[in-house]
Amino acid sequence: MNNQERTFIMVKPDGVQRRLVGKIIQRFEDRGFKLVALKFVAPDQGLLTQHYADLKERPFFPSLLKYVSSGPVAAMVWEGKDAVKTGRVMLGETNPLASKPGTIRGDFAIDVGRNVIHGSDSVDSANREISLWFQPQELVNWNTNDHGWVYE
Ligand code: IDP
Ligand code: MG
Repeated sequence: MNNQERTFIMVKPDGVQRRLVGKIIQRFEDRGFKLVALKFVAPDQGLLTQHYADLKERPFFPSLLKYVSSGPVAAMVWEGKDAVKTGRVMLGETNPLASKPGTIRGDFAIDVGRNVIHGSDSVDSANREISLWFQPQELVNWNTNDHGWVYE
């Protein structure tokens, strides 16, 4: 298993507006994942069209783009063992009503069109999404010894 697997996680505009960013970061930190990138972005239609390219033909695509471009999002990269699959388990199901309590969508959402958070669904899509949203120099390398951090 890859201890340095990375996944792209994004708190969508409804999650930002509802002040859920801190709680969501806390869940990933508590679980043991490392935050390697974090930024606030107001995504435009072009970026979102690339991000959701596989959903372009779906009937809800226009409303999805309108929803996710309706305000700032918190874009993050989390690293750790099985980060992609475990991240998806922590999110819950796409439809919040099908999500178990204890998951992010199961605890904070009821509407598929306002489901608070995105998480990569495979290692390949994680790599694609990370390079779409972040420059390489925006990703921290936790594994070098030259940070000069006081607490190792
Ligand atoms: P995921 O976010 O759980 O990976 P996807 O199937 O990749 O789910 O869909 C991306 C996003 O599109 C969902 O998170 C949700 O916001 C939205 N979406 C998916 N299915 C529907 C639908 O049937 N109606 C409205 N929005 C949907
Ligand atoms: Mg998806």
